Amino acid sequence: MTGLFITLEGPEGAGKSTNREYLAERLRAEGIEVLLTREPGGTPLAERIREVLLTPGDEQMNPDTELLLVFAARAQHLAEVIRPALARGAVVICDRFTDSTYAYQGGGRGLSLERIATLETFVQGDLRPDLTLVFDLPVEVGMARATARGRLDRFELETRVFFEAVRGAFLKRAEADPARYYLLDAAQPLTHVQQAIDTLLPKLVERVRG
Ligand code: T5A
Repeated sequence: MTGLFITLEGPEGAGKSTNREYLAERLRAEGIEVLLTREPGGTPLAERIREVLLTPGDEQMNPDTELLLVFAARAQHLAEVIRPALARGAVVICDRFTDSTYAYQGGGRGLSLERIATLETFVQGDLRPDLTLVFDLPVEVGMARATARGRLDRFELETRVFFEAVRGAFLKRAEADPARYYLLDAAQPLTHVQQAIDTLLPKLVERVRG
């Protein structure tokens, strides 16, 4: 058995949290060990950094501060949770990872992609996800879902222009590497999205069992 690193990406309200549970259940039903986690967060310390990142405040966060906090949380998460789970052969399903950094800090905030790539290699070495599911949907649909849930976090208070840039960045990354990315139409009813996920399962199970 070899570990497999799967990440779920996409804009706000795209259904990542809902479908990570679904994918985990399907893999567990095959007798596979699955570790479900999320970013920013995934360890007590990284969850504290998440609080800092998501809580709106009076002092505007500098984009470089935001970028470094995201990678600081990721370094902790990788060391404490992700790498050990992959080393023992588990499937790690992570709700957001470095594609979100390229999309939010790169696309949304306009930070240099080269700088993000440098930090990516510094923090992750050569570790990259084996598979990334990108849940794509129009910005207004995602925001309506997020708003219906209640209080908005610091990112969800951003402008439509910001979220269009985020969406565009995810799509660009998915298009550039179709072998790693699997694009899902997240505006479809949940049953359709889950049928699309089901089509991936036989290959995933085969990969895990080697
Ligand atoms: N961030 C993160 C960065 O800026 N840089 C980084 O490097 C990283 C890692 C994290 C924030 O941090 C930023 C990005 C984010 O803004 P988060 O809470 O983890 O925040 O992410 P969100 O996208 O805000 O989480 P959401 O819960 O809003 O979105 P999900 O998980 O995609 O959506 P989900 O599953 O909770 O669904 C939302 C609602 O829609 C319904 C669900 O039932 C739920 O009510 N739904 C559907 N309804 C109809 N049809 C479907 N197909 C549906 N799928 C789900």
